[in-house]
Amino acid sequence: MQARNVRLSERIILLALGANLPGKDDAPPDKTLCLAFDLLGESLGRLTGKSALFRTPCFPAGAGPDYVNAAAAVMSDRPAGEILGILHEIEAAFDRRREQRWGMRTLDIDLVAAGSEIHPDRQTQDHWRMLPVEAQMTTTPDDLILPHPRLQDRGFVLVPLAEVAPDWRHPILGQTVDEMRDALPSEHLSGIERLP
Ligand code: PH2
Ligand code: MG
Ligand code: MG
Repeated sequence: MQARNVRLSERIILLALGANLPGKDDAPPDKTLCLAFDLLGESLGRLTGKSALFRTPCFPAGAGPDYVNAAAAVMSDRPAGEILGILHEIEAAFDRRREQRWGMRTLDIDLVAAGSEIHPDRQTQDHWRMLPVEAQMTTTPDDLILPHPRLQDRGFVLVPLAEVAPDWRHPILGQTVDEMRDALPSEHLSGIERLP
């Protein structure tokens, strides 16, 4: 018989954090991300990785102030949909309002991957991952798509993520985080600065 405390489906959960507006009580983005790290550990399970904070140019360029970005790794056996709900609760606690696509934000926590799970299925993930850039700007999926369909394109996600899960492998592309980061055109990495 299995011991009660064996966690059968525990796997690594990769999270990307970002902020570019003062948050609760006017806290600057770096302070908000530090508080969010603490809350993540309390509400999701074992926080096993926490990256440094990085200042990153806003994407798309000129759409708002620079961001502070970071990444976290958590070990959890919760279903991905449940984790997403908890992330939304944490965002709401930091006064996040969901208004504009790619708009400015007090705190954004994106679920980037849950182990090697593909959600909702391979074909749908392929569709969103290969969506032309014009369509990316105007359409948002209703379902949770994992791995995050833009993961492989974003320096502000891959650079912090390489500090917590350099060897995690994309279940469809077959590349590790380090390999995806190294494959980015240099302009996707320029201006990303590790904060002291
Ligand atoms: N998030 C966005 C849109 N643009 N740019 C940077 N540098 N960092 C982000 O986290 C980010 C962004 C939407 O979530
Ligand atoms: Mg988000
Ligand atoms: Mg985001």
